[in-house]
Amino acid sequence: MDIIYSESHRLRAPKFELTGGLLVPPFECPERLDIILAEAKARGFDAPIAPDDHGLAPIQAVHDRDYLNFLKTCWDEWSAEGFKGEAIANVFPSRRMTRLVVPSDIEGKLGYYCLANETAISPGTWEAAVGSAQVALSGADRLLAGQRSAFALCRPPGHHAAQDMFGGYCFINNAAVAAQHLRDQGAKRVAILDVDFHHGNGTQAIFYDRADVLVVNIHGDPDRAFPHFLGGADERGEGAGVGATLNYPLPEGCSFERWFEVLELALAEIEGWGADALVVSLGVDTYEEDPISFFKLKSADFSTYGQRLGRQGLPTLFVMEGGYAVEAIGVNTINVLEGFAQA
Ligand code: Q9C
Ligand code: ZN
Repeated sequence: MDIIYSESHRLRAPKFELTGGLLVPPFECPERLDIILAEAKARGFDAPIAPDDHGLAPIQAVHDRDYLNFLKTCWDEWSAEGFKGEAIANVFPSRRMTRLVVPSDIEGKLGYYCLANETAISPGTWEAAVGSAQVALSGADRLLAGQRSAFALCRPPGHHAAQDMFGGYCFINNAAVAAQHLRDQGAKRVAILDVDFHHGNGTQAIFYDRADVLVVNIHGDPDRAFPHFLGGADERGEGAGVGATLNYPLPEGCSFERWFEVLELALAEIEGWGADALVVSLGVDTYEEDPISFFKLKSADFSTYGQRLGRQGLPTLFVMEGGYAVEAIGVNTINVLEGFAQA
C-alpha cells in the first residue's frame, strides 16, 4: 500500500491549544506523523511518496472561496493588528447573534469562520493545510489509477472542517476533498466511513444534501463528546441526501466488542448502498489510552478491524485524522493498514 506524505505538515506547529481554560502544547502535534512513519518503516512499508500538486481547484470544489481566502490571509491580518499571541477566536455568530455578515475586522472574521476555539491559527497553517489536502488528492489518484488501496498520511486532519468553518484541529476537509475528486474523475458513488472517535461534523455538513456520497460516522455520543452539536442518530441527510448520512453515536467506555458490532452494521449499510470506492477517515483516538477520548480499543483491535475493512473488498483510501496517544499512534495506525493488506 502506497503511503502519501508531505513534509509541509511541519508548517502547522502552533505553540498553544486552549484546553480547560489553559493554553497548553497542542495534542495535534508534528511528532504524530514521525511516529507513524517510523512504525511503517519498521513494519516493511515502502518509503512514503510525496504528493502531486493539484492546485486549489479541487479544494474549492468543497470549500467556499471566501473561507479559503480567510485561511490564507488570517495570520497576516492578525499579526498586522499587533496581536502578540496566536489567532484564537473569541466571539461567534451563536444563537440569537444572527447577523451573518462577514466582518472586515480580523477578530470578527476569525469568529465567523471558527467552530471551536481550541484551535489556534499560526504562521504556516494555511500552507500545511493545503499540503495536507494535496496528500489526500494524491491518495485518491492511486485509486483512480486502479490501485486497491492507499494511505494519505494527512496532517493537519480535516473531518471537522465544513464548507466555511475550521476547528477541532481541522482547516481543509481532506477526506471530503478526496471523495469529491473521486466523483469528479469518474467514480459514480463514494462512501466515507469515519472511524475517528469524534463525529466528522464537517464531512457530514458538506455532503448532507447529496445522494452521491454516503457519509457514515461511528463516534462518541455528542452529548458527552466533542463536537457536541452534531452527530445524533436522527441526522440522516436532507433533500436528495436523505438516507445518505448515517450516525452511530456510542457511550463512554464503549468496548471493542460493541464498537465492532456497530462497524458490522455500518459496513452492511455501505455494502447495500453500492459504492465504487471507500474513503476511511482514519482516526485512532478510539484507543483506550487516548488522552481526550473515551472508547476502549486496544492496539490488537485495530488489526482486527483493519482486516474487516479489507474483507469489504472496495478500493479504499485511508485518510489520517486524529489520534493523540502519541506513543501508540504508530502501532495503532499501521495495525489497521497491515490488517487491511492481509485480508
Ligand atoms: N480537552 C480530531 O480528532 N477538543 N479532532 C479538544 C481537549 C477538540 C479532535 C478538547 C478535539 C478535536 C481530528
Ligand atoms: Zn478525533
